[in-house]
Amino acid sequence: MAYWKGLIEEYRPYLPVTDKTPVITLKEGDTPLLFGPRISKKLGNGLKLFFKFEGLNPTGSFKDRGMTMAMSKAVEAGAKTVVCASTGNTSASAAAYAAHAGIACAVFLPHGSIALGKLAQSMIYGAKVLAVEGNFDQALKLTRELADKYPVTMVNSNNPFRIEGQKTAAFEIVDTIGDAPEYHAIPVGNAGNITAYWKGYKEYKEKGISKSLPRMCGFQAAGAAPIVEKRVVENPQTIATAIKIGNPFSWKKAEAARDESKGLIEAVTDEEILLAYELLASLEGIFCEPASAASLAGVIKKNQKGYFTEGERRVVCTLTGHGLKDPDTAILRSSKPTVIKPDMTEILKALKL
Ligand code: AN7
Repeated sequence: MAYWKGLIEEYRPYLPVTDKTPVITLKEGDTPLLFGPRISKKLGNGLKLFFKFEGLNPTGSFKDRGMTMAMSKAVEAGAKTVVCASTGNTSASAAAYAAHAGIACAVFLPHGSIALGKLAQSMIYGAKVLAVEGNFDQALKLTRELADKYPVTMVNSNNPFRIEGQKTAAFEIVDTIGDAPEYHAIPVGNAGNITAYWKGYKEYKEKGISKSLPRMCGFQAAGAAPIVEKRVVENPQTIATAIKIGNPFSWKKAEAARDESKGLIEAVTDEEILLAYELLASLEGIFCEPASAASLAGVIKKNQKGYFTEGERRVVCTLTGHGLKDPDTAILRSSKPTVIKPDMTEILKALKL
């Protein structure tokens, strides 16, 4: 039986690797593209919603796609230590792939702004975890200064190999549905992923594998929406901590993806994000982290305004990370368990049977 070899082997001709590149892989990629029948019906308007569930990657987020490339190229170049700043998922992925490669890893996290599961991951994979008393943007700046002056390799999305790995998610979508969808919705934080998807879609079209390109629809959290507001946000705020970023690294490239694809980048509120997050879990059985639900939140909002009008309307939403990353938010937004005595009458009463 053919089995998935990890995205570098599966998409080797499209990636900057050679026979000499040591492939560091945890068999990332090959994530499911799930049709959402109940949410599609709820939205009406003939929309067909698909969810690219990136939470099923080895460390539970899309970051593994970029990290297999960044780590393989770092090891090829002889790196002994990798570093990154992170809102939690990049650090979890870097720590895991560094462990798998047998090299050292240090991660810089905004103190107090990291979802519990992500913090646990960086710790158990054995990275040196530095909790910076500041926000992500400050941590990123420090990481860049460090990497400029000292012999460490930075694996944030300024590392071009990250984008190369992440573009394979667009390949998988086309390989699954036979062409690009009409629309692609995606959360935007540091803006690497929207950049990567757009690159992937364009490359497949240039090679003649797909016939069309999607409109790229990026969504930022309203309290952390620098691209929408066209200004650096000094003190970003949102419950979606993964995208709590005020000065995205790939700002210009995200704008280019938006403009070339005739798409949009807009903001969604925390309340809209949480509503979409709950709908995905309760209507489709898909548990993603809050930031991931920004894609669906944006689609719901734009649909209400009549945005999806032309021809067939397949919308792919990238769900960037797994819900278990952030158990605190899930518990906060759910009704509490009903505590009962070990007694059948209490069970019947609780279930109204
Ligand atoms: C779940 O881990 O920036 O626009 O340091 O974890 O490519 O930054 C995470 C970003 C969306 C935004 N969804 O992607 C980090 C980090 C989840 C994320 C994004 C992130 P980009």
